[in-house]
Amino acid sequence: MEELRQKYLEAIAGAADEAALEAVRVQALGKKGEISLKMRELGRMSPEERKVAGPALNALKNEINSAIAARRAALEDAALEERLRGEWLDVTLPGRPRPRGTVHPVSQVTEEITAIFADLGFKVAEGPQIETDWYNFDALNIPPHHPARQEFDTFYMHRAPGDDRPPHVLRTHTSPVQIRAMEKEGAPIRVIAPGRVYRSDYDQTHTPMFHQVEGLAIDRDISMANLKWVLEEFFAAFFGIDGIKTRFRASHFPFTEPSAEVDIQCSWVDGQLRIGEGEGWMEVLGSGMVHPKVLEAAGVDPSQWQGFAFGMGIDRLAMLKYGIPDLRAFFDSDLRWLRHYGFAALDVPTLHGGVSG
Ligand code: 2NM
Repeated sequence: MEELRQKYLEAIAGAADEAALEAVRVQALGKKGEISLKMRELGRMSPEERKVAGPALNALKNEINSAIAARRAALEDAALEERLRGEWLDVTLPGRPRPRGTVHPVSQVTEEITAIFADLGFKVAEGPQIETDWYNFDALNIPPHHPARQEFDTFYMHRAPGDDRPPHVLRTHTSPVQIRAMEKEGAPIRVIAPGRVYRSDYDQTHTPMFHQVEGLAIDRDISMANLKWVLEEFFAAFFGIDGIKTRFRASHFPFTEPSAEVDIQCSWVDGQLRIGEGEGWMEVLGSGMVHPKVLEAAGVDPSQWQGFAFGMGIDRLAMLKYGIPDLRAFFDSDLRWLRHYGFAALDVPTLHGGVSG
């Protein structure tokens, strides 16, 4: 009995890991373990022998179980110590430097515009960039073969050979978004639709993809006077100039009647453009009262409702506000340009933030 005791206590003390310890346990106390077999022999002993051997074997079994439990706990402690030694972190170390992107001027200006119009009660609407020619043209009072269709330099999608339906187009303006918004929500409505638009045109001042924001306000009694106030309010907030003057010139668009092109006051001093002062004028947008046929196409009753719409180029507004000279560089993805003209991610446009740059 003492030999067994010595043998197993040594084996337990020498077990280097959980698996070795379990092997010792099975060898001693498993179904066919040495001590288990001895216990089975108790039945064949005389009562006197059993009286001595039984408690002794039981005590040995308990001692070995306790030794195994103690060794297991010691191994677990050692393993934990080992992990703590290997896995420590110095949380006071400075962070690893990571490349940081910037917010594109078009994104920045889109958010500035959105914040200003949100304050004036306009929601943002979005829609598909690939449009049916009905939404892009017909609904806007530009029927097939209308000469205005040529002026948009439209990109047409392919149709399968033999499919005679009119092809889809890359939207040439965000007006189809306004049509969809009126169809969905009806009148009264106040929305702006910022987004990408496409025209097949490329030179110093035109790129085949550019950005537009269009606005729409429909109610029972909306007039050109409301349009003028909204636009002056917008330009004052956008350029940070109180009392900026606008000039409305009669114009023509198929989707508005009457129509006006709008200029803002500006001057040139030493070859530098100054907005909001002087005797000069710069064209910045097109606008007008939404044509009754357009309201009708969008499911709004023109005998009950009327309102204004306008459209302007976001890219050009960004160039004017932040003094960026070349439109084409906007879409070159040149990291040097993006770092120079881009905005910090946390430079979030707000109405109280004022104008910088
Ligand atoms: C412009 C000029 C004038 C315009 C019209 C509409 C709609 F869908 F409501 F009829 N949205 N935007 C509009 C009017 C756009 O851009 C130069």
